[in-house]
Amino acid sequence: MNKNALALLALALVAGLARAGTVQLTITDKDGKPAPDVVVLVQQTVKAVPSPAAKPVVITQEGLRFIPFLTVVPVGSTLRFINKDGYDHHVRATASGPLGSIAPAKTFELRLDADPIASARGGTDPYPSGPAKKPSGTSTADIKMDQAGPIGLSCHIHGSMRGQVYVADTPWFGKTDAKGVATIEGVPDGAAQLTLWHPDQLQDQPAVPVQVSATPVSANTQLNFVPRRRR
Ligand SMILES: [Cu+2]
Repeated sequence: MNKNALALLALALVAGLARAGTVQLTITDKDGKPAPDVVVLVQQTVKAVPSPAAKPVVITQEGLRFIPFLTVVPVGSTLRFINKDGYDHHVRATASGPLGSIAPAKTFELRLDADPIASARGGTDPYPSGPAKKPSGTSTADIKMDQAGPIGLSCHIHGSMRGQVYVADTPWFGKTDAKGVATIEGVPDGAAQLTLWHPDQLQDQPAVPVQVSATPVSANTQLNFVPRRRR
């Protein structure tokens, strides 16, 4: 092999390593209905450490809900909690799973004051826990997610408020939308396992093997349970 051929081969190898594709997974529940809010993690034979999200990832408290219900971030990222209601909320890291059997990947607890603008508009707590206090303006808080795993979210003041965070230890992850579809781009070529996680699961879900290439790959799978419906 001459020098030029060697150089071409080296280029081809580098290009081959850098090649990536798109993975699309469609998930249904045990009844065959679309399963939203399922965490999908791409696990490859060679583990890759994710880079933290470039900017804080926002979770809003609005209308007595955590929005979005489920947030997936790479480990090392910062979550920004913002209260947009005209009344106070808590954010508390809680155990995950229907049996509360999975300790939160990070323990934290904070109180977010009413959003001053929403408060001035007359937003009042439908379930007040005490006399209204003057907003101090600290309706936002940042918390770094330095451990991988699930974290449940709740609010002391409003027992019905539930949210979920999943801190991913892989750079390639997604979550299913209302149609049960998760699309993950930029996955390096080669054999990979898609692992699933849902806050209501009682047992691990079977991993889905895929072969990633330049051509987008689609796969389907079914959960072995029916998630609770959310309000
Ligand atoms: Cu609340």
